[in-house]
Amino acid sequence: MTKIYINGKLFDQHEARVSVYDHGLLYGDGVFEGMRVYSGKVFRLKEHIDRLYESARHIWLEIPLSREQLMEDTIATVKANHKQDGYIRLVVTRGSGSLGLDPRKCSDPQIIIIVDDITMYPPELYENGLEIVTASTIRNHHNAVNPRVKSLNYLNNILAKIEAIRAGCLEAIMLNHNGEVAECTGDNIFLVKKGVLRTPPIDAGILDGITRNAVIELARAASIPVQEWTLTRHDVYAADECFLTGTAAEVIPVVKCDGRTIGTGKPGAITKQLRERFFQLARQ
Ligand code: PXG
Repeated sequence: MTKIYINGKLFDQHEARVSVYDHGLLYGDGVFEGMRVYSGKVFRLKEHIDRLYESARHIWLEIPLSREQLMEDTIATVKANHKQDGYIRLVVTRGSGSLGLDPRKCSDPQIIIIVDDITMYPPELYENGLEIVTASTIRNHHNAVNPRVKSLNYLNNILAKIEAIRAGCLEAIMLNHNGEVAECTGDNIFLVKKGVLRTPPIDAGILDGITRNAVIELARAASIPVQEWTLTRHDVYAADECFLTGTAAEVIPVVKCDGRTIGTGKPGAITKQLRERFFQLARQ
């Protein structure tokens, strides 16, 4: 039975409850993190916790625990669930209040930790590569809900995900308000062109992905040049290789976009190398 952490206590999965008046449910008012456990260890826990507190700061949400305590509680919840490899969803809601947007009516933020499994894509796609499309739904403008905030309101991404599914794909590229490539609905995007690794900069309006940062570090350590560069759809179509990164997706090759074959139509050598190095890093 999965044990769910809520505000310092563990509950059986079927006993774990939040109020229907919680503004996390009513308005998507809250923040979250998705992390992975590899070989019993939480990958980049501190980075995830730091990003959670930054997201919370941005939305004026005070998390009633120190970062150190939340890290300890996260590790304890993984242990209570005897998970060696799995997925952690850490959610902080604004808490229950009255109807109406006013967050001052909410006094009990709910800190929830779920430790479970996640499978984003079927295993064969990691071998053969994914086909993606460009969504017509653009990424939120950075002066609306800034994409750097990992908020509980994911409708922007869900609308693009539905477009992908309706097009017979599992993932979609989201452009920013300038028509530049931003990211996918739940992953960051990388291209390889003439041996150079390119990914959109944070100011393209993207989530500052923790897997993205790990892959950039791994590439630099392997002497692969990396550029945070403005990318357009043309760059995707004309790339030698393409892959996506994310906590849930890990490193997954992309071989087709908007019906165009990318490179040879097979996962590329640099993609495969970085995927292997990523797992070495995660499991070390
Ligand atoms: N962009 C977006 C919009 C994301 O939501 C990433 C990039 C990758 O970031 P990280 O830090 O994970 O490398 C994400 C992360 C899920 C799920 O349940 C989604 C994410 C992470 C974990 C689970 O669909 N997205």
